Amino acid sequence: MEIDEAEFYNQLLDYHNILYLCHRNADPDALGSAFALKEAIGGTIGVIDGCDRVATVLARQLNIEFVTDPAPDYDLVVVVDTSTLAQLNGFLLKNYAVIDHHSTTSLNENAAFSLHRNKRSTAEIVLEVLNIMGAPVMRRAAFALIAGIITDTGNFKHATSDSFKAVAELIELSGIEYSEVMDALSTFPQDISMRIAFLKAAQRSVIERVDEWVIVTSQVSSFGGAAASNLISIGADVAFVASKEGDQVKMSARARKCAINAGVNLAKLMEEISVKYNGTGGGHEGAAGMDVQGDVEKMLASCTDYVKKSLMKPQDSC
Ligand SMILES: [Mn+2]
Repeated sequence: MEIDEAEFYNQLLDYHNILYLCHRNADPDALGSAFALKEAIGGTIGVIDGCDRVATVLARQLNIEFVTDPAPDYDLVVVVDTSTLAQLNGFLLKNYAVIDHHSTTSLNENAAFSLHRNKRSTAEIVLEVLNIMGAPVMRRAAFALIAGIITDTGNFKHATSDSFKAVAELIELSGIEYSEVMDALSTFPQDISMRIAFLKAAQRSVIERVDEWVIVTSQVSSFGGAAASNLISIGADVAFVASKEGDQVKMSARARKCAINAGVNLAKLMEEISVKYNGTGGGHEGAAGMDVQGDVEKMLASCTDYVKKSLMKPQDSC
């Protein structure tokens, strides 16, 4: 049954023991929306599998408590920001409601009631619900909702006027500085050893230019995957970072979308090269890894050579 914001709130009032359930790898929109509803109405936040990187930072900063992979023994489960059952990893839904903004929501069919709006984030819908309830929007809830809107709109790249209005309203209601939320969402690593790993990866980087392509290799003792991503964010098209532990080498690779479009497939590369170095490897086209044995320098050179051979199209094709 499709209902509106006022009815959604009224229905929730009938339950004492509500679980606000976020999809797996919950993002700030899911977690922030669940948190704002929980703060206004009461209940428990559940996430499937855990939160993504940004939502983890948000939860830590705002002290948001949640249960990972909760048991299904609640009066009502409110599925938040989730469009398919697959995103709930087989969670047993009995009496449930849905609040969501995705254009296709197959979960609505069997829901006791659902609130669906064509907005760019669930957070914007939640704000409407809170407004209709006349619930005060507290600082932490406002913070979480703003974070949800920023991330779901891709830093406002896909925002509508409603998204901007919602953020303006949340800032007015809560007195939050926009920059505080931006700082929390920044990709700046929180962990000092991670920051040092990034800096060392940059310091030790070997840069190879092939036409307009930049291939970078480096070595760090830990955080290799994150360090490889960071090398991409500072200018590499393809990055390989090796971490040596005894005679074992863990290699992480990352590639920009346009390098993938030009023919780079890191999953295949890792799979093939790992065989030569007594190990296993694989992953995705743009992010892959391998655990191998052998000479690190030679390995990095093999990876670079492989990429050079894969790059079939010029840089301007992306
Ligand atoms: Mn969303």
